[in-house]
Amino acid sequence: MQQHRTQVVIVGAGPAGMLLGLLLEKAGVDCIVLERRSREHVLSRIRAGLLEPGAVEFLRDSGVGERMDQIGRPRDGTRIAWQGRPSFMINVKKWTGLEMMAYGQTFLTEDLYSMREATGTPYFDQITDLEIEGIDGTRPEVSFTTAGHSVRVQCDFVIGCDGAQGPCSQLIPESIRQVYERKFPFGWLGIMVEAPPIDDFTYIRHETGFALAAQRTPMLSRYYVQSRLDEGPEAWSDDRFWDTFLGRCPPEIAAQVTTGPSIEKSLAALRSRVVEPMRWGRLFLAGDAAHVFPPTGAKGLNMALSDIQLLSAALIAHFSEKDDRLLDSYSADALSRVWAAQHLSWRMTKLLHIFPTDDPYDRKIRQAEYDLILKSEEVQRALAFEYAGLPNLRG
Ligand code: RFL
Ligand code: PHB
Repeated sequence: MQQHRTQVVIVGAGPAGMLLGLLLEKAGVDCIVLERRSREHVLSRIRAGLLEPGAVEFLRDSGVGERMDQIGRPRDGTRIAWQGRPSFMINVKKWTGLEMMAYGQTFLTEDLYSMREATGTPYFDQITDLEIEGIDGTRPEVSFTTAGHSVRVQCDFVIGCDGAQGPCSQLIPESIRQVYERKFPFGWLGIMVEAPPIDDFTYIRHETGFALAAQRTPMLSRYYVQSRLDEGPEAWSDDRFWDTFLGRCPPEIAAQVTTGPSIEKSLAALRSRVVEPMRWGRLFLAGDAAHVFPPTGAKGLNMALSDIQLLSAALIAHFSEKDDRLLDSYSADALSRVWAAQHLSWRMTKLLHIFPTDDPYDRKIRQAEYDLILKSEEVQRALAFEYAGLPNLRG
């Protein structure tokens, strides 16, 4: 059995865990990152694509913005195309003066992995038999198996960046832990296509369901359609996907779309979930480990980065200045941002999708909500601020 001593053990090497590891190393805080899957698996996951202005600035300040600024695509905002109504732009640029950025999570994860190789943050992948003890005391211990041998690490803090399926949130005793959850009765079937995308990220509302035109690079497009949860990607031939997608687009959008064979296809169930508190003893949760958003507001990755912004500052203040004020307020500070983002994601999901239980009244109410957005500059401005996740909403 190998024995180690470090200051922070980070469980999970997705964007949240990798970025935290990098920032702590830079500040001279010792840490170890643990990942259950292989590097190849983590780097092959296709997920988010749209970063908020605050996330873009934080990545630049963290020294991770170089490739994002080269190949990312600054965007004014995101369009909504509504069957039978004029389309509308959630115009972040106009109302806030700031831009969103189209930059795939896959690229960001690659950037973080290559920076880890450069800085040498200790990292173990394909770990098994993870056990975490003593988070309610002063010296937590984390043990695991890697490449056939057992390792035991003593540390000051354990950070759960282990995503929506990870074990860390369950270390909070049941009597303390509150889980708030909403499952939506549909998913998004997504495809990646090597073809030029349409100009704007566009959310599409049609009587047969939601669709989204997204983008990664000038030659890589991502498209989604609202789909049933009981049909996996194998039930979706490319022809069926394109018939469904184009059938939901207004003609002027359909005319812009370059179709092509998919190079990836996956189904994501839509749900909302928040675990409270985000700190228990010497355990802190960040990213999807603490909260999941339906993707309609593009909040998941952005909120994971927002947690890391708070938590990295709090841990650095603890180790370098012996100041625990930010650690003590971390859970409350992060949760106030999280619930604001949950509210936006829940509203956008309800506005733009067709629910199996919808009746004509529901449809009229949704149309009234969209008409209010079209008519009122006050509502447009508020929506742009919420979509951009600006600090004034994150008190
Ligand atoms: P991740 O990326 O899930 O990483 C968690 C890592 O922890 C590992 N792990 C363990 N490691 C060690 N031991 C264990 N026992 C472990 N258990 C788990 C896992 O293998 C994994 O590597 O969480 P993180 O870092 O918090 O990052 C969160 C984001 O990945 C997520 O919020 C976004 O992808 C959500 N999301 C979007 N977010 C946005 O901000 N903008 C978007 O446009 C956007 N689009 C999306 C999305 C998510 C989607 N899916 C697939 C649900 C679109 C989709 C379709
Ligand atoms: C994406 O680019 O995959 C994407 C963009 C916006 C969303 C969700 C996903 O709301």
